[in-house]
Amino acid sequence: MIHCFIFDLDGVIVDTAKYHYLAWKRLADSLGFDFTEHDNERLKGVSRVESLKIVLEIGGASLIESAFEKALDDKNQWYLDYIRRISAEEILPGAAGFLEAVRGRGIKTALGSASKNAGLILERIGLCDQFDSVIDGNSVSNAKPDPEVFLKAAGAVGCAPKECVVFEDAAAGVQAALNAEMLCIGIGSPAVLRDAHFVIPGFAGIHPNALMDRIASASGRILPPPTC
Ligand code: B16
Ligand code: MG
Repeated sequence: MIHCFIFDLDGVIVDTAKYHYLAWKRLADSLGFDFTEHDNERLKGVSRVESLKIVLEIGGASLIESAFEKALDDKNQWYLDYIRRISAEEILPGAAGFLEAVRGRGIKTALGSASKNAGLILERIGLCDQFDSVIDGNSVSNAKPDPEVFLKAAGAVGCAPKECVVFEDAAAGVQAALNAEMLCIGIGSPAVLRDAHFVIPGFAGIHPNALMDRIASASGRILPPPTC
C-alpha cells in the first residue's frame, strides 16, 4: 500500500535546470571551453561535485584542489544570483495542484533532492508547507544513484520503502529510487527514463487517483479504492 510520494525538486517541481546550465556555462567560458545545453543533460540529478568533474571532463580540463573548490563556489554564487529572483511562476505546470491533491488524499509528501539549495528554492516558490519532510543535498553523504536521499525521506515520514513512490526526471535519480527498492515514476522522456516503472510528461492534467491505478498495475500490488 502506498503511503508516501517522494518528489525530486529540479525538473519535477521547478524548472531550475536552465539556471544550472547558465552558471555552468559561465564557468566553462571562464575556463576557455564550450559547454552546450546537450552537455547539461548529463548533470541532471548529479551532485554539484560530480557535476564539476563531468564539466571538466567535457572541456578536457583539470583543476588543482583549491581551484576546484573555487570553481564550485563561483558556480554556486552565479546560480544563486538566479535562484534568489525566482518565484511561484517557475513551478512546473500542474505540480502545485498535484501536491495539494496528494495531501488532500492523506498521502504523505517528502522532498528528495540532490540540491544543497533546495530550502531556498522551496521558500522562493512558496511550497515549504507542502512537504512533510525535506531531505536535500545537505542531509546526505552519498549522491544519487545512491538510495540514501530517498531512504532518509521515507524514514523521516515513518514509511517503509515499499510504501513509497518516487517522482524523478533524471536517470541517476531513477536508479537511486530503484536502489531504494521504491516504485519510480519518471517525469519527462521515456527514452531517457527507460528504467522507471512508467513515465509521464509532467503533472499537468494528472490527478493522484488516476495515477494510483497505474501504480497498482506497475507494482502488482492491490491498492484500496480512492477515498476522494
Ligand atoms: P546544487 P535534484 C539536482 O537537483 C540537480 O538536478 C542537479 O543538476 C544539481 O547539480 C544538483 O541538484 C545539486 O544542486 O548545486 O544546488 O546543490 O534534481 O536532485 O532536485
Ligand atoms: Mg531532478
